[in-house]
Amino acid sequence: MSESIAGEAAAKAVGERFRELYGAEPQGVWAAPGRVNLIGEHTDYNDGFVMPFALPHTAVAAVSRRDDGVLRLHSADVAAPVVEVAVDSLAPGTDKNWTAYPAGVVWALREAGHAVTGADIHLASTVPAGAGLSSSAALEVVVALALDDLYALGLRGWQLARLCQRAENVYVGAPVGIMDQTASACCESGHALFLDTRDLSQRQIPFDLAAEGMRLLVVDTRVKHSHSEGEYGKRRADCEKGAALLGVDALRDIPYAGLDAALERLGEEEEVRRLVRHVVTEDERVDRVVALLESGDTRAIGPVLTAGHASLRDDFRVSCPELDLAVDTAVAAGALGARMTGGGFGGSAIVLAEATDVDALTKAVENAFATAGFKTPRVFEAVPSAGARRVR
Ligand code: GAF
Repeated sequence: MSESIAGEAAAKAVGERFRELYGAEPQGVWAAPGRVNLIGEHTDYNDGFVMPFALPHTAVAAVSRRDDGVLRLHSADVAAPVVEVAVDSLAPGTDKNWTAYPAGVVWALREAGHAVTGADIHLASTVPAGAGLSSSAALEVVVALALDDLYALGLRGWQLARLCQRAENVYVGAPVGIMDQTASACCESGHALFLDTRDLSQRQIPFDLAAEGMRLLVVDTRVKHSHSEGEYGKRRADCEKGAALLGVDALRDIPYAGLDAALERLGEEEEVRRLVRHVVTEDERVDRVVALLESGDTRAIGPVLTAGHASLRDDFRVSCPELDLAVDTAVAAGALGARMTGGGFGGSAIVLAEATDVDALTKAVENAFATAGFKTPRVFEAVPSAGARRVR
């Protein structure tokens, strides 16, 4: 599976298309993955903890540098001709198309003082768009890594992630946290990434479900979501309000043991209280999942994942009927645990299952969606895969 969606064939195809478009060999080909998040949702913009792993699905970019100030962009996934812009004309908020992601990275690099003087770029991605699986971060990170190599910038994965987040926050205008870009840049095959989003310190946690007879399924509900829409930003602003009311820099600073006292102090602020409760309990769930995985008790993470979903549904209120149905059906049909993953309001759920239950669970979810009159979900297995890398 991973060969067809991230391997040599994809690298060859983007290289050939690059030659057709730009009349020369690309100087290289790079790949950056999408992700699922195992646990730690809506904690990253609260300086908290997350635990994503990389999907085998990647954005792949064939790229050459240019020294004449011209940036040319093309995507195999968009029916549009090559877009050409001058790098010194790049300005936040001016581009409402897909090109804002790669152009935003060039803008962020230049704004940080890196003398990026242009590039020819052809992109192709197998990360499902709008499915909560970080297709945008994959696009950003693959371009950042390519330019880092071609301009010999020597930036580390977490530094590229910060630049990509800035591109998305300022240039694209989506107020996302740092998880997705760091996952795409820093994940390792066979591992989940335990990340402290305050200082970006990280630990690779071995996560080989197949070896233990389990699988992790992704259920893409095919309900599209978008972070530029207001609800994500509203949750973020209300979390910041909660931190201010409680006199801390970020909600991460409220210890789990101090949650009841914090909720009491918030008094009548019901909406903020619910958000605070989610963030503080979610950070604690990340801790618990790390401890369980490190002690070899992998099956025991299931109920923690399911509890995370309830918190996102009831307290943070970012789920939707399709995600709830996927989770409830999977758990009722014998999954070890299930939850929505990513920002929510649509997108995907993950299901932790015994390998022997995969077919039955997939059928149960598909049947439940058909009965509810929802679109047929896309269900596939997610194997922890490599982070961003040069492939040619
Ligand atoms: C989206 C954002 F991009 C991330 O930064 C994170 O906040 C996530 O939603 C929720 O955990 O994927």
